[in-house]
Amino acid sequence: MPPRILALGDVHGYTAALDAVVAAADVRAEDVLVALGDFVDRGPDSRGVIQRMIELGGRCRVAPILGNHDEMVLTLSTGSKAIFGEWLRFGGEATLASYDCGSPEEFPAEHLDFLRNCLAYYEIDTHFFVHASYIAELPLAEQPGEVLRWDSLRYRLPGAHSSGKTAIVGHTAQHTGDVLDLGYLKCIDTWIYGDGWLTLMDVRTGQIWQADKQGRPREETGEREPTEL
Ligand SMILES: [Mn+2]
Repeated sequence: MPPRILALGDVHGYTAALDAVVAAADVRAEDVLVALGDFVDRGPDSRGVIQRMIELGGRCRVAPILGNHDEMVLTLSTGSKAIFGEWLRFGGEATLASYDCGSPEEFPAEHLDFLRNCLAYYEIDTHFFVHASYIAELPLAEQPGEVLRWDSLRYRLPGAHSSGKTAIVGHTAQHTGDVLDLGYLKCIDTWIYGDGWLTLMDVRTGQIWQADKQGRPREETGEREPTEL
């Protein structure tokens, strides 16, 4: 049996949801956990999420990808102030509160190292993984960081990638709470910071595990209240 490849959507500081999906999938040593990034901002416990991600590295193989929010934290950790106000408005205030300090410059070195070591993308024989989007005609190694981390599928929906591999992406929150499945592209950011879920997906079988902010599993079969866009 090849290892399971488990893709994790945008966590955004929701520790209970992260714990719940990792437990539900029974993550084990041979698994590869490809985390699509945006570990921080918006939710109440960015510090806890980064700590969990570091600890998960001791339990299975973790391939963390850098999200645009994680990138903002890294930029601010160097002392640059240009985007500070923007970051605070995009959820950085909650991140500062979780670290109980005034700037990412003061975050623990181990946590900043985790973010520094995040990947631009990850790929296996059949799939590739990016935080936000990609340019269909460009090899993965040549994709601009701005597209990989910032492009919204709502503004520009790429076609199938020229490699023929299936794209697994986060970033563009699916307000239905359901995975967006276009066949050649699947978006598993299912809006944990809003009214949705955190999603973990076994990319080979399509099995998914979802939990809400409190870590309650989504009923696999039950009806669900419709959500507004
Ligand atoms: Mn994002």
